[in-house]
Amino acid sequence: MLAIATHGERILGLTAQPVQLFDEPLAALAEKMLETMKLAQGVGIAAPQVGQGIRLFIMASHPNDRYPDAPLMAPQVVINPQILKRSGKMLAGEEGCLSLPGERVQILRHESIEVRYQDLSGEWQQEWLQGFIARIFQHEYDHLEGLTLRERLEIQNQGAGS
Ligand code: K3U
Ligand code: ZN
Repeated sequence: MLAIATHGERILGLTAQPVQLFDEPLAALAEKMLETMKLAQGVGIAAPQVGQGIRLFIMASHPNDRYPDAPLMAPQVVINPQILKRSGKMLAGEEGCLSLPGERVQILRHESIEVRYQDLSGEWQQEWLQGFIARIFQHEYDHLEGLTLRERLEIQNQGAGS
């Protein structure tokens, strides 16, 4: 299992850099991240959380106490992601973070998003995501931008005051 960075560690506040090489060490990192995510019982994990400042995350989905209607989705490795379109509709939902043990916060996320990303072979994928999967993608994407739930909550609260 890889060590998971906790809030306050510098790596979590940095913008992650694009992946350029789709090689064996990248696949090995993804494999270790997947193992770490499963052991920590998360539905996602981003490379900065394990000390790697690159634009890669893993997301998975399964029905759970907070999201009983969440679809079952096998873990997906997402590299160099882009969010192309965002629905106007936002939904509030509870989120946790492996880097903020024990914290749970209500976060507003776009209900659906159109995304583009590369898989481990370097092939580009493009799709619309919605609901819980769109939420995980937005959470993990934030990690690549150097934002944890704490910063996202601050941004959300600033917006509410304007
Ligand atoms: O909040 C958690 C959760 C786990 C299973 C089902 C539902 C929620 C655990 S924390 C988690 O999985 C984060 C993982 C992180 F922090 F490493 F990215 C991902 C996440 C949880 C909830 C909503 C969106 C993303
Ligand atoms: Zn997180």
